[in-house]
Amino acid sequence: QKVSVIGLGYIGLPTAALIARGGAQVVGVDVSAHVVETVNSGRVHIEEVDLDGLVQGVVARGNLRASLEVEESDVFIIAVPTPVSEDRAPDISYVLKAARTIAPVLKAGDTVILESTSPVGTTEAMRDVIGTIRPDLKMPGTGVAGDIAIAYCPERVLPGRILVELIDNDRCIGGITPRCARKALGFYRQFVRGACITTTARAAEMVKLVENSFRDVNIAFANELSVIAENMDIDVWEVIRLANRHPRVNILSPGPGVGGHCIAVDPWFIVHGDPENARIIRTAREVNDGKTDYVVAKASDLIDEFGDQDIACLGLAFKANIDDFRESPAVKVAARLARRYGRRIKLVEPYARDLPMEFAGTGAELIDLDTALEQCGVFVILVDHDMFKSVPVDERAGKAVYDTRGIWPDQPRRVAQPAPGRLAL
Ligand code: SAJ
Repeated sequence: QKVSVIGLGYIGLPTAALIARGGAQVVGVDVSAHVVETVNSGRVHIEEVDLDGLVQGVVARGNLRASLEVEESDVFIIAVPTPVSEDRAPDISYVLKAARTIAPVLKAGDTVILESTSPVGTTEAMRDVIGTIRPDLKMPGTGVAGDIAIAYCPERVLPGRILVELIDNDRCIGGITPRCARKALGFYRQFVRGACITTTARAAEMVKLVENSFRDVNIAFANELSVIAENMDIDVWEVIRLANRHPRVNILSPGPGVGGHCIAVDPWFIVHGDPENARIIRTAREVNDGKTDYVVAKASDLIDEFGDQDIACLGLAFKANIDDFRESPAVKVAARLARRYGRRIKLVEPYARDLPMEFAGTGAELIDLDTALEQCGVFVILVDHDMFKSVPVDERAGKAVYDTRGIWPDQPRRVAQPAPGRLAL
């Protein structure tokens, strides 16, 4: 069996490597010469737990190679980006381009599977693109039995656990027709240990969008609550902890906003598909994005209250214990503070080797946690890395803290001293 994976990014490369480990001949196709060269030399261009060793092994054994060109295969997996444009519309141009690229090499009996997060209807659109280029092949779902199978099977893996979750997670496999679904099912069963459940392509497209929207809406609930509680001078973390003792309540954690490449993007695909009815989903997006602005304002108030002390921003990653800084609300908050307070801003991020480009020219610098605890009087906590949680209370006594993640619940509140000559009311 020969498998082509189109797009060697965060999903494509681990998927290609896993299938290759199972013994198939896998060709990874990418538009970037750098990516192709890197993979062919047995190395990786992305950070993911255990991926480097796996790629090195399968490339050395000859089961995986990368190429700029597509070639004949039995199965094609498309894992290319589907970003949102400025006006929040989904951009499926990379998917359609991939469909145009593989169309000339398709033959009867092949299976084409789309894995990219996509608005409902994309798999059918892909089929139509292929059908236009290859009128000699019968397309599935057009009233005749198709010569090829076309299916949608979303990835659901969590960054940092991709290789484990690719195997263990349940998969939802949507065929353009039931026959297409069965064909794709046979393929996934070879390397997935989780349950593989078949449905239609349109339902499977929606399932993926719904999963991430569900999480976004629930995080928005927690973020909204955190603002309301702060206004009422109540500890939101305590409220959530106590409310979650109810057997049917499970509130998620507030933070400085929602980051990553999926949860802050995918809900817009649903909103764009039905703007009139997707009201909670749109509002949740606005609440989560608004939380970032709110944190900048609140942190600025605290900084201004404490005069000219240095400020430590703890964490830049988009979530705890990972080294991914793209689409990170922590970077957004810290960069805005750095533009305002310049070299007084000190960034503490154990997972960063260099400062992200957002900080260029601001004067902000990276320092380690111990130096921050010695030098800085104000702390803005943006990421709940384990390393930050374990700072003992006596080492942070006397610091003014704005804690967006609730990791220092026992921090004594510090009240600013009135400036000389001014009366405290
Ligand atoms: N976050 C909070 N509070 C919480 C949970 C998360 O503020 O209680 C924030 C995080 O700090 C982060 C963002 O949300 O900024 C997203 O983090 P995440 O851990 O919820 O999700 P991702 O983006 O790493 O991965 C998600 C997962 N989707 C779901 O859990 C429904 C993953 O399974 C998907 O495969 C992935 O999106 C994707 O590729 O779509």
